[in-house]
Amino acid sequence: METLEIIRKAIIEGQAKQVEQEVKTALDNGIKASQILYEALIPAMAEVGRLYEEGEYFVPEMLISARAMKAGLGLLKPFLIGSDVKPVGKVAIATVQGDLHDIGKNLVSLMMEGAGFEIVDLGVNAEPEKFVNAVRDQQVNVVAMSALLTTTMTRMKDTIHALQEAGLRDKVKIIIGGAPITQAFADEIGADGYASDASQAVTLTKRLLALS
Ligand code: B1M
Repeated sequence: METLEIIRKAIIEGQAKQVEQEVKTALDNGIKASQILYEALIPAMAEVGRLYEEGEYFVPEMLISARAMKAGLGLLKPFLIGSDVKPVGKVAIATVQGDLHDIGKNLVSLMMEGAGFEIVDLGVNAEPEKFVNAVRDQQVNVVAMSALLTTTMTRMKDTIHALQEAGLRDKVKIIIGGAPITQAFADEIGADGYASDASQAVTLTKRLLALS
């Protein structure tokens, strides 16, 4: 079995140690970090989602696979982030209130960091006030919100409303993303943009800040 397939399988089976070993082997063999990410780690999590939907996996299995994915992502991080990039903007990022999914959010952070943005990571389950405080106290240029649940995506609208109420809406660009999010939803709630994946999030942010 080729290395990428072994990594995919190990994530699906939640074998964090094996994922670490195989990711190291893949890197040693000259496979690019981005290829490992897009051809093994991300498809593996999509498969885990499918297995959950079909009732083969339950929450504990999802959690164990997520840990295995994170183990691999940790090893890829230094290769995905350039070392000589100067900050080009400051981004406050979080998964919105009620939502604990952080892999996509972390991936967006990582890609943003790699493109030269300074990241203020507000974590998961971030209530609107947390974003408001970051914009007020930390001079961020961009608010980036992630949501993976249809039940939590509405918190994005609440956050935008809270920024409006605090008189801070015009000070930042707001981008949103996550599996249930669409451009139509972004338009509906008054976000400045929607990105379907981490690299699109970087492209969008650069465009909104007129950096590209
Ligand atoms: Co959850 N979960 N989960 N889960 N989970 C989903 C999201 C689900 C689709 C599974 C399914 O049914 N197929 C489903 C949501 C259904 C829905 O709302 N429509 C679901 C559910 C139901 C739940 C619970 C409610 C289950 C329960 O308890 N009964 C529960 C909710 C907990 C909570 O948050 N309050 C729950 C819990 C969990 C775990 C904790 C076990 C675990 C998360 C662990 C963690 O993150 N630390 C988990 C996992 C792992 C998943 C799946 C399997 C994988 C998510 C993932 O990490 N994907 C997921 C199924 C799936 O997505 N197919 C599922 C990999 C990651 C790289 O992709 O996060 O989509 P993603 O990020 C992408 C893009 O979306 C985008 O870029 C990334 C790629 O480059 N993106 C952005 C994300 N944020 C962005 C922000 C941007 C731009 C782009 O700009 C700011």
